[in-house]
Amino acid sequence: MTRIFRREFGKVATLGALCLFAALPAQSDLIHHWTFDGDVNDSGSVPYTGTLAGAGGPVGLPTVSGGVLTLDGVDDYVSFGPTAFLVPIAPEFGPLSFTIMLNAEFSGFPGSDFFSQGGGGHALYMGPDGTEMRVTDNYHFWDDLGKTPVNGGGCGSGADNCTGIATPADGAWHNYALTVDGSNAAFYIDGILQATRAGFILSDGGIPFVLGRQFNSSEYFGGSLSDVRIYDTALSGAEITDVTAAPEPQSFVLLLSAMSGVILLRRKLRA
Ligand SMILES: [Ca+2]
Repeated sequence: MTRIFRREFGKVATLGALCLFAALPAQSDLIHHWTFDGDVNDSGSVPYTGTLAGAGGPVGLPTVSGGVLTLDGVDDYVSFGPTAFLVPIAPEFGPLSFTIMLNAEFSGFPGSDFFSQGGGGHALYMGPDGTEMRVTDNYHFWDDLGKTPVNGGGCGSGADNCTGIATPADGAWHNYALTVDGSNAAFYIDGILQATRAGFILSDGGIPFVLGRQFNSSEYFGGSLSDVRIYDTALSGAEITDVTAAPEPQSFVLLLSAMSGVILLRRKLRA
């Protein structure tokens, strides 16, 4: 009985690891990936290292440590230079396909942005704005899934803070992901589809990508970001779920170590 258990456990562990790899999107599609392991280096397939900015405010520059970028909400952001159009939006108002996803932690309901690219009416950005999440200026996600805008005070149809997507208010880490496939967009929190939108178009407006604020040097994000990813393809809902569920690298090393131990044990017992 014990031998059968050992054999079957080994099979399940191996199968689990294979499934983990099979379900994740292709690594080559991950064009930018900031893991914040003590720096703002980019481990994606098209690396683009950032520069910390915002020496003022209560705590000086942003801090980067242990996989977390922490921003003061006053003047902190990460610059990638004047020509860094890192989300593949091209040509202007043309077709596009990408995914941008990240983990964020913040308190309260700040009007702020995790990142932005572009300016004016067709800019791309994402962040909390009061009790509702925003994604871009002009494309209002609540339409397509029957969301009802809940922000009060002049929040009419078409206002950009009227998405009907509730801002997580528990101060905990959550994953936020936007996928755009042609002109169809979908927005997820923690791998759960929040809303979709057809006829989604963007323009970079000549204003580059930044982390931690909006395009017009306002709406600075106060909180923490981790595991920021940009894919040059629209991930499926299942892929979003798998990426958010995948273990962190450290955990994965532990899993592999444990599996190696199981395999060695099996060999030893067979010997
Ligand atoms: Ca600062």
